[in-house]
Amino acid sequence: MATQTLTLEQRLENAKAALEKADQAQVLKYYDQLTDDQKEQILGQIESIDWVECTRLVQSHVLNKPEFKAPESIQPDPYLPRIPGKDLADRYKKAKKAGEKLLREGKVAAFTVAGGQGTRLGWDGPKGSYPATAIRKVPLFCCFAEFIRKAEQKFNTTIPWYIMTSPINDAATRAFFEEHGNFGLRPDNIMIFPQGMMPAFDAKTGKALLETPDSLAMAPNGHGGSLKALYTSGALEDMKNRGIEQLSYVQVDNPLVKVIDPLFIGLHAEANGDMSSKALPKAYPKEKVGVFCIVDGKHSVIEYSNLPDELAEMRDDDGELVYKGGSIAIHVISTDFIERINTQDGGFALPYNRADKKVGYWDEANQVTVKPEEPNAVKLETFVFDALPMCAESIILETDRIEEFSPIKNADEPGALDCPATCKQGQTERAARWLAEYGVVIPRKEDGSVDAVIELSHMKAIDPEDLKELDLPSEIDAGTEVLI
Ligand code: UD2
Repeated sequence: MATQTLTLEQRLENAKAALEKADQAQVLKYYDQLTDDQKEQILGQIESIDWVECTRLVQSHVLNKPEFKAPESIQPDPYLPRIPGKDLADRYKKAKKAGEKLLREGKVAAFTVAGGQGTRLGWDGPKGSYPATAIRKVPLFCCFAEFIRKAEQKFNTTIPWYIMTSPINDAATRAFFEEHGNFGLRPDNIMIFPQGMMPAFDAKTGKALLETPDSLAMAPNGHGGSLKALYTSGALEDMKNRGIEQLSYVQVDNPLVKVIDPLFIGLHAEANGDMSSKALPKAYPKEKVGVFCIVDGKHSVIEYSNLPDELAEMRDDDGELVYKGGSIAIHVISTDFIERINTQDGGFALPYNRADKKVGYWDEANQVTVKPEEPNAVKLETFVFDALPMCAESIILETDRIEEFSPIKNADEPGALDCPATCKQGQTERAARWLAEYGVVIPRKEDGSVDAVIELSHMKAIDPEDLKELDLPSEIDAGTEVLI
């Protein structure tokens, strides 16, 4: 029966029954002291949670650490090279054309997962609102919007943009888009929807934590939650109504990512791909990225922490790493695949992963929410790449760090990686590479890095070929800031 037709008392009885079965009755400890609105709030949270699943997960992932089962057979999943050799040149040409055709026909949408909490960056707000570009300091969301606008112009098309938030940053994300006039995109082509949440559990006791008397400590259920949220939010239906066939999936933290890549989309579509991926060759054996493998005959990504050292370090006769393809979370997913996994018998379930985190909890004695100094809780997340084993067909395309990967994950500090300072450098390096292709002289320091700051707006170029139409300087002066 729909919960809105039930009285608070009836809802309380149902909640009590579910919680008692799950050995989580403490969640209602303060219920009698709450106002009706507060009761609504906590009952709503309780009703949104699958407590039977939680009971199982508390045993397997909280009170015990899930053990990684070594696969029976494992081999690297080969990827297509970034630059095709003679044998692949025709296939790439045809694929790029096919991708462009899909774009022109309005069959491609962009998708950004932006439900994460961005705690490592320490930014107070949705990560997409972080001022990311090297000179203008436009926010991450604006980088993606400019990319989409330029691609729409180039291919004379409409590219709807789906953005997954979480209940924690959904309202702030919507407000940010409104405040910025949707970054020049039509609001009816943008759909923002929240992902699902999971309770955080006390790492020692396995009990769901209360953040305040009327609220559980809840966290987004991982980017894997996107595959369900696309379906339950109505986004998939909206895509189907618009005739969208392919969804270009990117993370909110990487301003260099090709939000739309005709070659990648085309290679995926021509191969009848369900979900395809981009791979970055690992810079060193134990780089902290998941690795593309074929596990027991299925496409998979194995997290670096689960890949045995001897495999991580294994080299072939040419001295190349055997398990080299790192996952940087760039995918194309066909809408048919999203529909199929959600509507098949019993739906689908991605495996949960355990993350030990600091989670605020209610301190009854002092009537405050305590922010712990050390990890005290377990959050449970699913990963989108764990859908790969469900794919019948999937391709992997190599990309290049300078071209496409400079995420903002951490705050700036000396020696930090994947932070605003390294991203500024990354943007400059890519712009310099593209400009040099067109004969622009680039000043370089002794260590080879660019001796300038360059920002190339996506409104001007999303691919080196777009520079053809621009009036470019013949050289960049050392030590200057140049916005193109
Ligand atoms: C992820 C990958 C890593 C590599 C790296 C590339 C995992 C476990 N690791 O690392 O292998 O590809 O990215 O940058 O995926 N998000 C949500 N909802 C959530 C959690 C995350 O939307 O519940 C979004 C988040 O907003 C961000 C993206 O997913 O856009 C990545 O999240 P992350 O920062 O947790 O991933 P990270 O850096 O640990």
